[in-house]
Amino acid sequence: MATKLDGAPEAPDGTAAALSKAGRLRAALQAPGLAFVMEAHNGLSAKIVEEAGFAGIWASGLTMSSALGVRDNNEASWTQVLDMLEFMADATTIPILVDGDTGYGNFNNVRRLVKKLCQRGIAGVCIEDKLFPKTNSFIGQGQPLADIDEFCGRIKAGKDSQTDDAFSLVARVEALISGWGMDEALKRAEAYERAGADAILIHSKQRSADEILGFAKEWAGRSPLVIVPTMYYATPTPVLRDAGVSLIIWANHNLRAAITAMRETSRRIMEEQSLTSVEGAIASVKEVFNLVGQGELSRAEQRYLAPVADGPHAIVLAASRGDALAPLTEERPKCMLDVRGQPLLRRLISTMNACGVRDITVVRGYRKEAIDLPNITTVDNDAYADGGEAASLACAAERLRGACLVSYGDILFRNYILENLLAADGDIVLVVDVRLRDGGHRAPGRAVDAVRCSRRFTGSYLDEEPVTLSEIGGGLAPETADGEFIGLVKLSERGSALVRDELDAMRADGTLDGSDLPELFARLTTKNVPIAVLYITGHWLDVDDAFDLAKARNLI
Ligand code: SPV
Ligand code: MG
Repeated sequence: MATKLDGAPEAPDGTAAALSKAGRLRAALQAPGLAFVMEAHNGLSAKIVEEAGFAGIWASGLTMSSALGVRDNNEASWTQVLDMLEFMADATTIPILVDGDTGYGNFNNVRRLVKKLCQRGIAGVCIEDKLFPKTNSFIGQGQPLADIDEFCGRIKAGKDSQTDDAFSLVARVEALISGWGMDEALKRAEAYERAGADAILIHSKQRSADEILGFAKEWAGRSPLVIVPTMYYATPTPVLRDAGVSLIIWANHNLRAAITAMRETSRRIMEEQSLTSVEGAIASVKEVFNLVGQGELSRAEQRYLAPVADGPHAIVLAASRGDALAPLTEERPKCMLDVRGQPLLRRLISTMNACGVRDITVVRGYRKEAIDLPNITTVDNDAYADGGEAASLACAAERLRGACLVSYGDILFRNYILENLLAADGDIVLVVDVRLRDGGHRAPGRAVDAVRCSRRFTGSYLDEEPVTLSEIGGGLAPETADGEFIGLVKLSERGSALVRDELDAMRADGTLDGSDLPELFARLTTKNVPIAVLYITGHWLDVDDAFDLAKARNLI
């Protein structure tokens, strides 16, 4: 209906009042001049018809059946067609004229069909004067026609059942197709018009438009005339316009185009066992998303969905070689040493994944190419030999945003420790093992990140009094400490910002390269930034030397 329905819909009297879909189809049928409806057979093709600029859709019986893989012989039930129409109507804003075949039975079936079509927002239906079950008009040599009076009963029943006044019923005359001749065609058209049909569809399977033009001449505009020039496609459209045709149905060309395109694509992929030659020749996945309105859903999500807090992500510091483990670390950093069939780092990442932490950034340095694990982001600290953990963390400063875990790359711990940490309150929360206090789990003389806290572990996990960090590292004697920082810390959005600022300050005062994580937290403590402590009692290990590695291999 491009000519008559383009732009703002107009009422038949020419006013710019907005019309319903049914109103627009009716206006197109009744207005002088020629309009067009284009075939669609599902929601997607209906959208494509609207996108092309057509102001109306022909929901073709042939192509809807074919799209379902069945014949145009009423093999698809009328309710299956109705479901398809609902998708098409929901997907578009332009009127749909439905091919209602014979009306699926007698007057009673037409009544129910028309009611249901009105409920689904369909603008009009075309019913043909044949018998249920029908066969496509281009098959065979003329099919039995309905009795004229019986078909007029179907038309009247349909018109009496419409719940939308503007709904259109088009009566399709098959007399020419079935070889009954022009007089019979005109007799039927007159009877159908008197019975209340809003328009007459005169169908022909001739290669020339002669009989259609002959009919149009005799009909002389008694009511709107609709045609389907599938067979006489070579007739120039102006000829049909001049004949007084109101509506042309381009009846099946989207389905036929799709068949050609799908065959060619399947053939090529089958033959070439590759997608390279078809990509670029077919619609992109993005176009598919656009066609079905994915953007609208994203906007609706923003409006209606409660914002979901992003889960924490993690930064794993894995730049150091692990000198004490030479020569095992000749080829790879210690985080990639095998612990019972898997690199240490892979085990650490699995624990994080199991606790819902999936976005993991690993800071690499020594033998960085050996850190080739899947599903991680990497950041490189190429000056790893000159700096400590603070410098490595600073390399990942861009990732120090929002809720964030920071972990040494050479530790392993039970899942529950991370689960408890994720649930703990505080902008900066350090995990501290209290066993150091009782003699510790380490050989004497080994370096530990000793800490002193606001109070000691009471031995009860039911104790919910908060504990904060008072002192860390800096030569704190293990005997006087309350525990040992295990190398795992959680930061809130604010905590991340505080750490970022402190790293900047360390860079500015020249202490960044020489500092480890305890020094970073010691600086924050002296500035009275509260740092919370989560006490644990074992169930973790770190790998500093061959003794630790053997222990890890035994424990896993
Ligand atoms: C259809 O598109 O299903 C039609 C038109 O009814 S035709 O195939 O020409 O009969
Ligand atoms: Mg049909």
